[in-house]
Amino acid sequence: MKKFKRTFSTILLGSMAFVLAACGSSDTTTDGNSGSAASEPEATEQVKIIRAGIGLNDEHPQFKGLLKFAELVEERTEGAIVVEAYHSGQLGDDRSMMEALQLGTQEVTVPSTAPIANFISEFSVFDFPFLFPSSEVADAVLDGEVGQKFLGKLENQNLVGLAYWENGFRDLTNSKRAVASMEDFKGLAVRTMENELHLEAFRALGANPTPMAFTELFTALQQGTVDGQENPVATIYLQAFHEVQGHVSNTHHIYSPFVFLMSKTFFDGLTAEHQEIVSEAAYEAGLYQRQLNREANAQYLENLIEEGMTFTEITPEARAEMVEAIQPVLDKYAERIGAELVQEVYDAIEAAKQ
Ligand code: TK8
Repeated sequence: MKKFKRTFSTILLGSMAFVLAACGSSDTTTDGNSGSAASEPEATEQVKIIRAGIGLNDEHPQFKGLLKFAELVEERTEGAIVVEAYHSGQLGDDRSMMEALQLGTQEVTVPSTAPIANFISEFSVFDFPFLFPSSEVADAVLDGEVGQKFLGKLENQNLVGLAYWENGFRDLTNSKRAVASMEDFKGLAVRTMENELHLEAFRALGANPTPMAFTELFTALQQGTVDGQENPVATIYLQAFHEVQGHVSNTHHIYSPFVFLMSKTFFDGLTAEHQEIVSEAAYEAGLYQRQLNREANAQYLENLIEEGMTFTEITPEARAEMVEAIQPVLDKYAERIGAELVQEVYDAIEAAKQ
């Protein structure tokens, strides 16, 4: 499997930088990210390399968004910055890739907000079940003042949040039975993301949740270590979960944003012009990714049914029962995050619904 995709300019520049470096001092590195050029009269313009990793595979809109980011950055910096895009967890899982950004051994990753909450607890608010009524409202809140306020909280973790992308509304799949209401959750061993709120919410529904990195999920489903998982339809189909799961329900229990994260050390080392270019590219690639993601999430439920999965519709009454059962968990986390900040999010949602 191709490790990552590089554009022609990347390869050409890479070799040019290599030739220049070979003519220059021995301790000049080609990636411009480390090492220090000897005091040459005019130091060559070192190509900076962004190592960008995600957990989903190369068919997913998240990776297509990453390739769009790479294209925009390489074009607008005229090759001064190039992007190596890695998929399928080749650089690690969400948590380990975020740690790599903090250490400066990787420059970009795009996790869901759920694992981010382990670094900054306030991010849990975006994983409140049934918080966002639609992706349009989510866009307005996340791209607006409140969403940007949360991105600012990343800086003291040596992370820069450049944009929100979209994972989407999460649906439950499992290998045991059709899930139509809370009754059917009882005892179901469900893999959740590594996030305390997700665990407590699924316990409140009567399930038996297990936190697990996404990179281990397919094998765990295949071996029956867990009965089920929950992800947007695009992920369920493109990661071939239909091969190991027989049932899918449109629980739509959480809208998951992705956050485009960059190492703050790397970002701070860029010129003001390049900081603006990578910021704009992350945002524009995010608009493109959201569009592809919505098309995929609208299209692939049909494919899952064609592949033999049994689809169960969750009725408004059944969903209301789930909302009621989970409410005590939300009350607990609202207090933990800070009632004022949570209210700001609720107010922004109400304003966006007008
Ligand atoms: C992929 C994950 C995935 C997420 C999960 O790295 O862990 O279930 O929804 O998209 O970030």
